Amino acid sequence: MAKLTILEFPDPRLRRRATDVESVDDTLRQLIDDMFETMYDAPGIGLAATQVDVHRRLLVADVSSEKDDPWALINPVILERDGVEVTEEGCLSVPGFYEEVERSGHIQVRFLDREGAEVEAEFTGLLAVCVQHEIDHLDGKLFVDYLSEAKRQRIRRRLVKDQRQRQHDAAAAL
Ligand code: GNR
Ligand code: NI
Repeated sequence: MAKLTILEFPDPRLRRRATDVESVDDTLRQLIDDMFETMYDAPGIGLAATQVDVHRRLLVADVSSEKDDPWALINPVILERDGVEVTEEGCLSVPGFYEEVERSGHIQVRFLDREGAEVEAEFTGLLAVCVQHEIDHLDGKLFVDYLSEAKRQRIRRRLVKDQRQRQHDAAAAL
């Protein structure tokens, strides 16, 4: 098992559009396990491969409080959506910022599971919101894209400043 490094906004690699997973094999299952470890450790309720600089259509999620409801979705496609859910969202790639975002409250999704079997499932509430947030990552989209340019600019400046400070601290510690 290995904890992976999470890219942070405004890293341009978060803007890449992920391509389909071609084969569900042991290498992919190892990546899924590492993504779960990284997500639980963060802690977060979801993680897209894009966030760990792997540009393949793969996401993990677990919105349960007991951390006992892990979902791994490979090549997910939203077939149907319905209703509206407004959630205060955060993102491991946008640390420290939380803003309300409007998404669908119910989604029907087709994907491959970790054995490569085709699955159709209906997600509601926070899990539906989380899966939409993760699929956005696979398309190079972030929750800050739903905010005003002014808010996004403020978040970008703050994070760039924090990232420079960390770089500086790390160099000084050598
Ligand atoms: O941990 C996370 N919490 C969260 C809360 C509301 C809506 C979406 C999320 S996903 C986020 C983890 C993350 O950044 N996934 O990409
Ligand atoms: Ni995110």
